[in-house]
Amino acid sequence: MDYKLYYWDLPFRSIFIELLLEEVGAQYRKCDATEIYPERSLKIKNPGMAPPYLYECKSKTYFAQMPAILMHLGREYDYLPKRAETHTLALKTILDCNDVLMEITNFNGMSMWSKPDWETFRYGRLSDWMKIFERTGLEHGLKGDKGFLLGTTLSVADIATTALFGTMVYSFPQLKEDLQENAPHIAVLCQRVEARPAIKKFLAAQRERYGNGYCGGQIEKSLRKVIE
Ligand SMILES: N[C@@H](CCC(=O)N[C@@H](CS)C(=O)NCC(=O)O)C(=O)O
Repeated sequence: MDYKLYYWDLPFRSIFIELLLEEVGAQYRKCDATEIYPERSLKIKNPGMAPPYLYECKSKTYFAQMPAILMHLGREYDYLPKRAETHTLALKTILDCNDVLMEITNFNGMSMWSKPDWETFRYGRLSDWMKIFERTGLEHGLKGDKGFLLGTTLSVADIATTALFGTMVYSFPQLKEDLQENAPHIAVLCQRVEARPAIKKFLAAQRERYGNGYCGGQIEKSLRKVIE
């Protein structure tokens, strides 16, 4: 086994890491977050505040922070763009994804969604985020149903973009039209990445298991209430 991935029983942030591990064919086991969090969060090598945690068996090392874990695996399996600009944009894209996760959950459920606030976010910031990904792709590699977000080869940026928007529209099909309208090339990119053999097999099993579960908790209930 190459890795252990510690997270909750939901796709939300771990799917970013799982899609890459599946894509590269790594051997890994998903473990319950409570095996580390919160008792051992500060005691493990390379302490981290919150899950997801990745344990790398060969180096007996832990990593927290989803973006850092994706960059580490991207370097390990050569899924990082080579040019300085697109290498930086790969990290920027993953950090953008994390910002969208924070914003769509109203900062990890700090407050629940009201219908007017949600509508303002949905047709304001969320559609702007979708346009940012779309424009980035059109500037660097996406053409019709060819190319990738940051060039001619698949990178961590495509995995992260698909983990974000592919999961979002699967969990909330009502948002499919938003993605189609604001980011049609990103919508196609997500379908292409989700159709890759290893990822397709993984998603079929995960969606069988979690249904359209997303981030869980009160905030998911609140999201469903304002979206449905
Ligand atoms: N920025 C961190 C966020 C980690 C995070 O918020 N994890 C959530 C689950 S998605 C959690 O369990 N938080 C518990 C806590 O913050 O104490 C990352 O990208 O990994």
